[in-house]
Amino acid sequence: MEMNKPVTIPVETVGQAYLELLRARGIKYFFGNSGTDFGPIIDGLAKFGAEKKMHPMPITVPHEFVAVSMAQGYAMITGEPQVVMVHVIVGTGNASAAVMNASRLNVPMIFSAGRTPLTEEGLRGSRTNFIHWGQESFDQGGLLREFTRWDYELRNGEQVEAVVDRALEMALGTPQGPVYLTLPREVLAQKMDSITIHPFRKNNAEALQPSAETIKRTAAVLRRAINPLIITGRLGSDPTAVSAMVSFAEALVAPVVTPASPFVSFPNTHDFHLGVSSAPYVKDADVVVVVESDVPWYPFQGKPGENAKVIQIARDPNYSGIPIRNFPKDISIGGDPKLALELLAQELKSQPLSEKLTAERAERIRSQHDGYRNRLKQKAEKASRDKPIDTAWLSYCVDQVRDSETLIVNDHGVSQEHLSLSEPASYFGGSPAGGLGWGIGGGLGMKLACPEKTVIASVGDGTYMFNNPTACHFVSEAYDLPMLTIICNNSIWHSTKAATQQVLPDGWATSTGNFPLCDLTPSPRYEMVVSAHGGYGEMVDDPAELLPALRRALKVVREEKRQAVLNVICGTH
Ligand SMILES: Cc1ncc(C[n+]2csc(CCOP(=O)(O)OP(=O)(O)O)c2C)c(N)n1
Repeated sequence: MEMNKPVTIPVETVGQAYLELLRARGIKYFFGNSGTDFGPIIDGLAKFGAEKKMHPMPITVPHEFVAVSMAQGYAMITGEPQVVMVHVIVGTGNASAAVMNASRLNVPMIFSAGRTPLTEEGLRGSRTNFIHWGQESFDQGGLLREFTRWDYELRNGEQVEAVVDRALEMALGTPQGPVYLTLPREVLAQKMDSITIHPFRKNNAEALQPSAETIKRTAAVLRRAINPLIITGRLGSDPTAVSAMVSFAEALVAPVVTPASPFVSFPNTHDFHLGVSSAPYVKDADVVVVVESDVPWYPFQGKPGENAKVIQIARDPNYSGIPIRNFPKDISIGGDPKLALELLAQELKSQPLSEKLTAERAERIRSQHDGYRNRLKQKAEKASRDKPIDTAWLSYCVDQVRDSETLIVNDHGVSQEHLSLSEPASYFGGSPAGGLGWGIGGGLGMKLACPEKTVIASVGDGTYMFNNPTACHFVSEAYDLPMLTIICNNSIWHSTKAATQQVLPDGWATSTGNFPLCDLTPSPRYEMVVSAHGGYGEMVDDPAELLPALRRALKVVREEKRQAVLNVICGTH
């Protein structure tokens, strides 16, 4: 709702005033998982319903982890701050891993919870249930303080506008992330006659760019590089930054690797893309440019030499939320990475590098790229008859069936490398916090943000269960959000087993072949769960059936507008 002068709106409760403010600030959805703390909110949303006020539209999400993940998915597509509300301390507990995901991925949201009634009697909304004593905590905000940018309790109706606007300002500040707002029941239930809402005047800070001197000094280092390497991770959270990265890499004539990248930060179809690991290249690089990458290389695998120069470019180049992170920074550039890359590319182009040097370098990178992509293709094709199905073949097949209108969400599922990701904002992976189980909820949020797109979430079998699948399938059916979920089912928490083998290669588990706490057999008929929600499920164990099964499932999603699940029986990779 655009407004250019204050508007006074009649209300009856603080809860209604709160909802009016969210509406005025353009909040479209209210992802909720309610409890006894929600009365005035439920009542206020019912009033909105009666008055035909469409936003914020309530979305009932029957697990808090899914509610936050949906909000995350929606925000990953739109960049708009989302609002989630859960039930006091216990709802906060259920949501907490998803809030950690959102925090480490810098997703803007007002994560809110009721607060148990403060008073034991006497006020509207005072305590009426035994849980109202047990659900009080000394410091509710402290539950998630490390993973929220700001937390506050709404204490009275007069402050609703100030509190909501401050919450939005902090969620959208640098770095972006969730804030935590707690809403005591008596406060929400308090009588209020009207709220005066002022135009929103908390605009985001203007994008910062490095000084001309910094650009010149950095470009001088880059020009001297014989063997430069670019490492990027989360740059593509701003899809408009990807073309700046392409110009920069081309101007520098440098290969790009994208380790643990949850976004398309550089097209992997580009001649200069050399994969998702820095290990093969980082030791020999003389200049390394790290752009929005929490973990540019694993020190145990290899790191840049003592004399190599490391340039780090990121909104928060100190990655201040991470307690220990000691990757060197000979030059550190904060502000908007897109602007820094654009300026560096311009500066490099203004005095072109030696043509002979760069032509040879470009040739070498191209042939490495071709070799790398061919190896991937051969690996997938070689595995095309393997039973159980190989994840490389599965990923390759998913790549065949997707089109430019398809979004891929990866929650520990397909192999990112086997997809050809040329378009920004076409692929979304997990948060550096590593909380598994966000993918289907995230996909639902994306589908809500862009109903015209096809959404495919791929998950491991363990991860499917972390997703709270019943809650996800419920939301998909209830809100007409059909999407395809592909389960890469290897009947084990393979990553946990592999990590045990890595840490203790000669240990008991490895030598006896017994890995307690990893086995997921008997593997259920996961594809049957979705049919309880009106969806289409199919198990695929024949590699030759994979492409037809994917096409069948996508047809159901696109034409019948029903959700689908493919339970693909995979081997360990
Ligand atoms: C919420 C959460 N719980 C536990 C883990 C630890 N964890 C990391 S990978 C993994 C196994 C996932 O199993 P699955 O989805 O079957 O994939 P696989 O490792 O077999 O490929 C687990 C349990 C986690 N990352 N997040």
